[in-house]
Amino acid sequence: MRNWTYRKLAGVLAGALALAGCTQNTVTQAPDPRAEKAATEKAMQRFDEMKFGLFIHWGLYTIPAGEWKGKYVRGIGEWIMFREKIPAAEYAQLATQFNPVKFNGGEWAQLAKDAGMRYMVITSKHHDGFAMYGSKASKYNIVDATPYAKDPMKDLSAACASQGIDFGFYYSQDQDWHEANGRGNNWDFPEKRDAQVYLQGKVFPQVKEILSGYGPLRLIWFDTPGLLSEKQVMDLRNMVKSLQPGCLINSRIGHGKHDYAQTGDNAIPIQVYSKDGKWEVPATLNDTWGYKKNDNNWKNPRDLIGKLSDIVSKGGNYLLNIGPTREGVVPEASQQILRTIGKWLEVNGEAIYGTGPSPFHMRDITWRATVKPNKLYLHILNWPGRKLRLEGLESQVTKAYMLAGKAEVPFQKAGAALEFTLPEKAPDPNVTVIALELADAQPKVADGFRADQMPAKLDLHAWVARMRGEEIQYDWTTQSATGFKSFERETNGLSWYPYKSLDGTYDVEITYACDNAVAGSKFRLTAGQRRDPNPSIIDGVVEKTGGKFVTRKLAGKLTVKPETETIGLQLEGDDKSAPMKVQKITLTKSAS
Ligand code: JFZ
Repeated sequence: MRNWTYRKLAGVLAGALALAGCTQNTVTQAPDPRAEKAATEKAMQRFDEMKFGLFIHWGLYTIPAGEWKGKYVRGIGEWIMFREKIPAAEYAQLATQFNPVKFNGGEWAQLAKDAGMRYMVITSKHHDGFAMYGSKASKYNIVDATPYAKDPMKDLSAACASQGIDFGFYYSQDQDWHEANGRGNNWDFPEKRDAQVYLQGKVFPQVKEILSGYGPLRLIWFDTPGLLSEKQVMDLRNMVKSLQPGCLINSRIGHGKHDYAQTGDNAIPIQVYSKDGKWEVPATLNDTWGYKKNDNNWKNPRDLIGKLSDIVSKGGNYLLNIGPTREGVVPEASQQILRTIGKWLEVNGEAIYGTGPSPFHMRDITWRATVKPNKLYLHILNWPGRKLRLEGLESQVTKAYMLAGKAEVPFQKAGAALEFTLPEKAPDPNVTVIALELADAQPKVADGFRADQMPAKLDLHAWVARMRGEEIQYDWTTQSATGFKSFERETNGLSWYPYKSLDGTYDVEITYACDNAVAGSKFRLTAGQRRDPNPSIIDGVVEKTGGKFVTRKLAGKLTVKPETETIGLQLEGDDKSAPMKVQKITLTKSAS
């Protein structure tokens, strides 16, 4: 990825261009590779320890807030300009109304702190092209174009620094619907664009500004790499690293020039994922990033806390988003959710921050695991009742206790397994953590149970899937995803992300329920890459199950390769009315 020879060559080229007087705006000078490597490694280690961050989408789109000319606009709020093909000049008028008088950087930093978050990433410029900081490079910014006329990012970055929250900026480097040479707006600018003109005129100067005026940035979060060339991306990377070598760069810079990777939004790998370095899951609290006044589809704290345990146990970080309003207020519901997570972390943070991923693979949705030297933490997602069996741990356990309250948990050997005796009901309705003290610094795990060893038969539970669409919900009492209907406008469904954990051809079973009266719709299971023209497919029909959960073997086989990005389940065809409830699909490796 970071090739030394290429680096040197780029440096020589940049030097030659500088001599020829060609570089003006573009600092393409490659940074000293050793200094960059050392600073990046140090930053990566810190980033890995932090685990949990606050994402903030804030911009002019908070004024329409999901409604344009009296009409509800579906989809994510910050895309309203694109969805409605709003002329750039008309959209720009929103700036004259933007006056977030209730904004208080100290309160936002405090909220992140209360939530137990260790870093913050905020939109400096989203796809709409509007800079939310005082930019000299473009007049289209919050200081010069709004009645507010102040730079909130100065306040916010300073507040984060004093609270000990690492700070970073989101920056949309390719899509820019305000600029003729930016990508995306072909309703105002149908002509062919020149990306280099856009980069030199806006992106390079602005990236320089955000890296120079707001203290040390832990990271810069580029987004939606589109058509930039490898050279252009490398220039962007070099600019960042020459100004702040310890500023991490995410994978949405493109061309593999990143320090750490993003998964898709709300997309969590099905297993421990450590083949490609560090990763982060960007996720929403409802169904939008930028504020939408009608989106109250809030995820519940139990799911979010469970997802935090799930992600950290698989090796990732969780970047959870809020969408403040046009006034600069964080919606009350999001504040409450975040503070609930923070309360949990106050007690259980030891099992999250600075931990390593699970040494076991994941067979079900009962528990997840994280590790520290001589410690193994079991995060109980789904309380098993009085007995918990743990198979595959070979290290001697010297003590077991609840992290909350430190009450000891009795356990005994049961063959090769350990059996823990638990209270009937979960002590914590969200996630209860049991800490195990081990005789070994690193847990020894038996063959067949390790994180990189998949069992021949593997359940993919609905809870582990991304739930796509506004109607689908997870229900813990039936452990199923419900609301598989109302597909008129966009595809609802479940998506699982194998991230290189599977390789083979599989027989598939599905465990679901459907009332007799509403059965009959078709469903389809696919495995493939994003927009794969030729995915592996299994078709099925939603059968009557009398409302009871049944497991049915499907006709056909599913092929999942290391490069398969998603395994998707959705209703297909014209009649998408069967509101089935899906608990899981089960993959069994097939010989043929
Ligand atoms: C992008 C933006 O378009 C969106 O507005 C928001 O800022 C989000 C955080 O990022 O949306 C994406 C980009 C990439 C994927 C999903 C959503 N992806 O790779 O799955």
